Amino acid sequence: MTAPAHARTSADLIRAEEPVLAHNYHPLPVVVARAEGAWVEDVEGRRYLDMLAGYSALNFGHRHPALIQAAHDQLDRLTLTSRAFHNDRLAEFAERLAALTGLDMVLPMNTGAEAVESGIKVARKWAYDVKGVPDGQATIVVAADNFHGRTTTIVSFSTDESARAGFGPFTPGFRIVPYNDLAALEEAVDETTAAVLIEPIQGEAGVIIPDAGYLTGVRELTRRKGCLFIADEIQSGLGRTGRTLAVEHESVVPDVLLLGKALGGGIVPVSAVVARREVMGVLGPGEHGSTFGGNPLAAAVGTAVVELLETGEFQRRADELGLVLREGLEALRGHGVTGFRARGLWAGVDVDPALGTGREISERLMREGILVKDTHGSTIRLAPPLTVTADELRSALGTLEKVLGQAG
Ligand code: IF1
Repeated sequence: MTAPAHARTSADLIRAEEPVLAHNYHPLPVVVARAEGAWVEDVEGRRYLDMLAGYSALNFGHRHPALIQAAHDQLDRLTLTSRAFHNDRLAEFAERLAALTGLDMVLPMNTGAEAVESGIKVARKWAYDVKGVPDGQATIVVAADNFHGRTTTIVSFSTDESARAGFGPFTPGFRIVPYNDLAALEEAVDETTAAVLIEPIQGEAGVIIPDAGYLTGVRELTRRKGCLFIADEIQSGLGRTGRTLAVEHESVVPDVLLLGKALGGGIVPVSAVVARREVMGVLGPGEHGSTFGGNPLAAAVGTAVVELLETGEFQRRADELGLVLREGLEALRGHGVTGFRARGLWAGVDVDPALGTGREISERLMREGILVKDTHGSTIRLAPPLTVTADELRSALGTLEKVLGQAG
């Protein structure tokens, strides 16, 4: 007999999932029951500092008061109409998001993968209608070690076998070049190319930051060769790297911007394609859509998120606290940390494999009250909410030092 929900322990709940939940994840053995700011609490009341922040979907912390208020207010008015009708929240969301990003038009969707798929469709249609690529021959150039989501088309151009195996047949029309390699890009882009699609910083690959000038080079190359530059800022955007968008570190404006994760404030799925008018203008009525895309609840929360970013406060915090993060990691170099890449409040930390795998280090940190997620091998990703304090950050780095000192 299953214990009543309120009496179930973490162990009960982990056990209960096994026969009824798809095994597509291997979560850390922690069961979160409540959260606020940068802290989460498990079923037994143990507290953890959340250094993953929902893979950057919780940039504003758990249950940010302004975002929760916006959601509550909208829940009491209107939640969904479909886009068969207008709703009174969508215009303001699109206006303020376009202004925040410096582009013209918004296509509201729900998940990041939907934004990526929509960006691919818009780029292909632009190639046929505007660039004059023969129908069905458009190519899109992507980077090796990319992560853009989990749909069959998106994994068609993944170089991660574990994301592709068993899911074929795959979608054609993609070319893969090494990341951070302008010469390879020059060679791959030709008259059939609709777009170059890249992450300004590769997240899942381990927070891979390209050489200074790479994004500028991509922008110049795509403009010169007459194709679109699509920047996937679903993880790198919305304050994470110390700017509204990671491309701002090189003052680059893409033709198409993909946003998601934190755009929904950690409350509802909200994603968007934001693009120049000439590009988004290729879509006509009935040519693309989504049941929930642009719903009033998502638009209300999305507008509250944009309002937080309009102040610049979170971008400044990520920039300033990024210094604390980098200094702390620098001090650990040679003491269990073999290398790291960091920008703003986002770091990929390579741990000496002799001290354990990323998973083992993550489990040790969990037992010390810090939640992180390993990416590949012995690399762990640090991405706290941008509301984290300097003291909390220093404490987390101290715990990492302690765990690395004990390991091995
Ligand atoms: C999982 C990774 C991170 C993304 C970029 C699009 C998407 C993502 C740059 C798709 C999503 C998520 C997916 C989630 C874990 C997480 C992840 F480990 F999978 F790769 F963050 F690095 N572009 N990333 O990072 O957005 O459809 O998920 O809303 O699949 O386990 P989504």
